[in-house]
Amino acid sequence: MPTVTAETTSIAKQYVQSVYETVIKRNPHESEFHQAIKEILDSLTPVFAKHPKYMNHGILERIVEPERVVSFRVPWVDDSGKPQVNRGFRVQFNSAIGPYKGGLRFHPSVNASIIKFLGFEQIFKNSLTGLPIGGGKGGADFDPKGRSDNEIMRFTQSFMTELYKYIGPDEDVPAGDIGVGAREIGYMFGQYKRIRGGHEAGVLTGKGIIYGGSLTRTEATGYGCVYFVNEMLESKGLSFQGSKVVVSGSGNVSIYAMDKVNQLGAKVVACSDSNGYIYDPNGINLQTVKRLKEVERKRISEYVNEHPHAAYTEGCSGIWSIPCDIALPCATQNEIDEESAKLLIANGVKAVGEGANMPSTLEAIDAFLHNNVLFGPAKAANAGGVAVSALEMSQNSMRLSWTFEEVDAKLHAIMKNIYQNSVRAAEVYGQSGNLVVGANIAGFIRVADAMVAQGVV
Ligand code: NDP
Ligand code: 2IT
Repeated sequence: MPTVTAETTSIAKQYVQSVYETVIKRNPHESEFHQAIKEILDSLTPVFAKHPKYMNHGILERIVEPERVVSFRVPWVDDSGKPQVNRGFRVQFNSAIGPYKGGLRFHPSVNASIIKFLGFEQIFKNSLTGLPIGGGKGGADFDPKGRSDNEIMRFTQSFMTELYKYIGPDEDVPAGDIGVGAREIGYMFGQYKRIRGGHEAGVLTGKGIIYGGSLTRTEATGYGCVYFVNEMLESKGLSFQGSKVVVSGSGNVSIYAMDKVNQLGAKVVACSDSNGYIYDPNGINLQTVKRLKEVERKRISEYVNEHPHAAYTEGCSGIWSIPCDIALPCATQNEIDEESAKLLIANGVKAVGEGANMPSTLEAIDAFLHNNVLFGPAKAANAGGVAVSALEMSQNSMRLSWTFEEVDAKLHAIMKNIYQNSVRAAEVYGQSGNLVVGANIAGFIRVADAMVAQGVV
């Protein structure tokens, strides 16, 4: 193996910088995509210094360019009879280790930059799971809020009428993300099945249990995130037991993160939605949150009507001013900026686990790392969802289903493994304890080796 010298390090730095500049030039005005690229590239210089073969094979130039980007019109008719048009996307980023895999997001903020950042992150996250899944992501700038069930069905059917051309159990396997849950996956699966004329269960994951879904998929991202944070805590002789936790969001990831936090004997004192946050010093009543958000699709502000001792505050970022031992950002990208990170640190936060994708800005991550906060980066900490999606694909292929306990045990083992691999990679590359660097490197190497083996494609 070549030795690392000042010269090889300098060549690696120049290589990484030149690829970064090409990405900026080729993808102007895509700030979220640039941010995700920068975070990874900053971690990888020591890998190229140690293994110049990755430079010789053009791995970085290739990995930052999606294999395919599809953008399409999604026309549909609303309940008043008015035609509406949204824009749909699927980014098929990398298929070196398996079929493209990643969620679909329905949110008005969706654009090419958001889908590309998510698709790029997904490559490394999926690699970290150790399972054979490539990276992809999709969605639409559709706002499901306030839409009737019939409107959701018409929209998702129109979306799938175009998307079906690009997906399949061995090609590309979408799942949920923000705004896409069991209901939307059900309508999309129905439409795909109708168009294809066959029951290809493995084309989507996050399906209902009675038609090919996996037990534990609903809980997987939130549970997995808490399993990961638990590993970080235990490495320092700490635990969830008796600690105070703040969890942002009140959607799929947030709800099941709160559930597992409660099971481990800690108290969640705050959660939020896109309008504001609730603070309940007695501990958030999860049954109320589940009913309000999963069943009634209402605003989190309504919580205080049933729990008058709790307080509701308008606006999202204030949630990070609440003192806590552990913070789990589980809502959306860039929800913790430098100022919020400094507030959390000043209030004594010990660990941060990213349930959402890229919830901390680069400056916030720096602040956590420089102040010795245990920091579980998104790619590693929220990989439990896609890991159980891959287990759903396995069960579909076998035409069998595993019990909740079996899948949960596999999920737990995968999260421990991701933690250990990230710790080890950070150590090998001289950045002990930095799980951002560790996860990026561990995720990258598997994909890079597969790309080397498969030639320039
Ligand atoms: P949901 O749609 O179920 O919930 C999202 C939650 O975040 C809601 O409470 C929502 O509020 C809030 N939220 C959404 N957008 C914003 C915003 N712009 N500002 C403030 N709050 C916002 O989505 P998920 O729980 O599935 O996803 C949450 C995060 O986790 C995302 O970053 C997603 O990419 C990531 N993730 C999801 C996985 C999964 O398996 N579902 C796997 C790995 C990561 P409101 O109710 O007002 O809409
Ligand atoms: O960001 C993610 O990992 C997801 N939204 C889940 C993807 C999946 O295919 O289960």
